[in-house]
Amino acid sequence: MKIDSEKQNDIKKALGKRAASLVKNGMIVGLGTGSTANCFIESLIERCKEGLKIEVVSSSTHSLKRAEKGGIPLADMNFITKIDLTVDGADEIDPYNRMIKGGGGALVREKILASSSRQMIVIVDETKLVNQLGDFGLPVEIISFGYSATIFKLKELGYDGELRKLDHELYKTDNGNYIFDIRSPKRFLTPEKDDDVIKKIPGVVDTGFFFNMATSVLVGYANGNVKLRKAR
Ligand code: A5P
Repeated sequence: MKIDSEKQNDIKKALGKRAASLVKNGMIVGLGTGSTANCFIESLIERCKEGLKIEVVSSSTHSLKRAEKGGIPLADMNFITKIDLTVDGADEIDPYNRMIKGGGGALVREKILASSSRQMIVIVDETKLVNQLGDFGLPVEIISFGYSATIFKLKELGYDGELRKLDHELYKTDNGNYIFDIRSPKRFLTPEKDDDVIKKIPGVVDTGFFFNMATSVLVGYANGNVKLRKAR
């Protein structure tokens, strides 16, 4: 389904506000990446200005800079073993809360944060709800060394796609790696199997599949409602 961009922004703001209202004093909070996560960060900045005392770790330089500019105290992820709550968006989410992420190129750091979090709240507008993962494609982070050989292996196994570009240059993640966006197969019927196969290829750092990570999903609807969705 399509929602016009102005309405979609309002939905993202409502999602960000709702997620920020769930943050409590003393928490270490993980910041996701992307336009929906940005709305969460903006609402969190407001709450901090009103006296909320937290520290944040970030899944991207972009989100980190925004939080820093907004005056939220930063913690160093290299010295954190457990995050209380991470809030992040998703590119697709299925009825079992399996997700595809990485549209913003931050999938590896997002997964490190999500997997280290006691709670992960995913905030998505209803356009992100799918029955089967895959229409979005699957971002895969690969190291730059020998990338042609890595891509050759991916393609040999039937995972066609292309290297992500930005301004006609190869896109580099915050980790200095490339993103290969798998476009085929169009849908992933057995995403766990695909994940295993892809991650066994030397040079692959990680995929944009996120399984068993979301503890809650907040869905924003075009009619303005925000609802908590239970996993099947
Ligand atoms: C960032 O790498 C992604 O995983 C984002 O969470 C995802 O792309 C959602 O972004 P939007 O909120 O901008 O749709």
